Amino acid sequence: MDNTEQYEFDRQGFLVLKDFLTSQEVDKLAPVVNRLVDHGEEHYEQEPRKKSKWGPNYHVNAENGYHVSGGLEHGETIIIEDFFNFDLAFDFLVNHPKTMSYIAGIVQGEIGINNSELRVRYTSNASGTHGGGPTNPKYRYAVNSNGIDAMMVRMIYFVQDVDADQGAFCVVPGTHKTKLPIPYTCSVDEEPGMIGLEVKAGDAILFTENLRHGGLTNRSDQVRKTLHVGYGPAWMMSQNISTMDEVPYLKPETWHRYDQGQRDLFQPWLRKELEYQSP
Ligand SMILES: O=C(O)CCC(=O)C(=O)O
Repeated sequence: MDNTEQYEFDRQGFLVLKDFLTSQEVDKLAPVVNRLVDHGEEHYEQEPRKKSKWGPNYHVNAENGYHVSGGLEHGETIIIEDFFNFDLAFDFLVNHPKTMSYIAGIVQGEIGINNSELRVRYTSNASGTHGGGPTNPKYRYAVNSNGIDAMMVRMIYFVQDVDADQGAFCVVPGTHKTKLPIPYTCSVDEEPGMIGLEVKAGDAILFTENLRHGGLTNRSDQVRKTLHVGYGPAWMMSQNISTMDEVPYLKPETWHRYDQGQRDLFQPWLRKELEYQSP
């Protein structure tokens, strides 16, 4: 992350990173994303289930190591959390050098992965607006004498083009800095200052969770599929909705196939637990 990117991230609260993934990386991710979507669509209503402390009810797919909730109808979405466990094709996203060079520029101290989700957004679905202004201290954004000190940031990876009508991820630039409560209660598409970020396959978007953001209504026939990975200080517990503030969910077999650099990105309690479990 260079000085200009750091300045722009601080000024706006996000960066659109063009051609962030190589075409080989996109080609590796796209089929496994589709396979996981198919699997999640087949299983999302099944037992066993877990109710998140934030409300939604998830199917726990222990065999493939993911949680899924939502619906497949017009206007709905399914969110598949803990996708790292599903297939080793996702392994290269853990301790991905290019990603880590950006995260190290905005999160101070030891870094951890606290969130991983595949979002699947069907026609007419919108992601409600959240963030901006005074926020949960867990998601605060600050700058100190060492530079940017963000508590929770996310990288979104795109394996398909997404234009404004295809459910673009959207932001109100600069709102991570406001000290005032957000006065708007309108839909994400109508909120003053909201802009849709159009991207191509291989692009990525990095943002602070303190920024006001959401997803514009998907007015197309394309199902929007995006991979989201959350980072923060290593001590932070899971920020996946299914396992909110619990030890993150990583299967022993996933852990055991990682190298040391990858293992070091997971919560210290989880690391201790998994060291003693056989794959
Ligand atoms: O991509 C979207 O539609 C919304 C994503 C979002 O809210 C998030 O990643 O925090």
